[in-house]
Amino acid sequence: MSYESIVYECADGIARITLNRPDRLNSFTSSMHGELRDALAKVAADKSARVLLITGAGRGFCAGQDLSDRAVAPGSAPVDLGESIETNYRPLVLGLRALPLPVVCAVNGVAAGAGANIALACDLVIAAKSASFIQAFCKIGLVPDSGGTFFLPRLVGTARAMGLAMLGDKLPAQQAAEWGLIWKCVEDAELTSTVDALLTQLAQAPTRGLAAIKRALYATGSTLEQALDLERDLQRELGFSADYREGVDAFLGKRPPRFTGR
Ligand code: T3D
Repeated sequence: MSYESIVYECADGIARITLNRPDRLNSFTSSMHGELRDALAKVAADKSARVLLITGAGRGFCAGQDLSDRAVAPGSAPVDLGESIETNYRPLVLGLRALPLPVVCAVNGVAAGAGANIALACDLVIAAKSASFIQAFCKIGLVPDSGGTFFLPRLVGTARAMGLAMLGDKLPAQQAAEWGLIWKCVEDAELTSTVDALLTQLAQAPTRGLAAIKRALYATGSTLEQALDLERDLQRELGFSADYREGVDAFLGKRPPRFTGR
């Protein structure tokens, strides 16, 4: 499949997806969703991929659903948004969460609507200082989707989640980092170098261990007993991995580890 709305590349263990409709602030269309599904399947099937980056081309990260991609003009038949969510946004969020490798989101500019929440579905979110997060849904009579109602209260608490969702104000990246919505905010000029260093680090990390961390930390509905059970099971599995053996051997040999992701 050739891509028109995204750019996909994978080299040196680093897969990169760039949302690429800069004149529309990289807003989602059905065809972009189709391309994203295809690219995520490629990442999942590519054994050499150890980390995935998602970012946007141009001045924005993603302005959510392309509102001109559907006919909602007076007189036209109503669009079934539930179907759009089921076909496009739900698989995207679940697909990102299910990937057995870290997913980094570099928020290079405004992230609005589903664009903001797709960023929050990623494992590590780094934003440029000029970027912002907007739960734009309330401005058009909708509810935060793409996991927004799940992620927001868990990340920033109900009071802030409610304010963001009901008012749709622009949350600057720095405040998003201070509130714990995202991992880090950096100066615009440092976004590329910071993200590249992080990707290089993650591409050389014990990938199976990171995938297990992702599984355990996202099992948010667990009781303590269930969490302890999962930790035991994951640790058992990882204890048989080549990377655990290499990590211990490197520690005892006082040398840097060379993890292979196996
Ligand atoms: O429908 C379903 O399937 C259900 C799922 C819904 C999920 C959702 O995401 S709903 C929320 C949809 N998104 C929005 O409501 C955000 C709309 N955009 C904005 O509010 C603003 O564009 C921003 C605050 C994001 C950025 O503002 P600004 O001033 O930096 O840029 P701009 O001038 O508004 O936008 C630049 C261009 O992109 C402009 O086009 P033009 O005038 O240069 O030809 C603008 O119309 C276009 N654009 C921005 N966002 C969208 C868009 N075009 C279509 N859809 C958009 N979402």
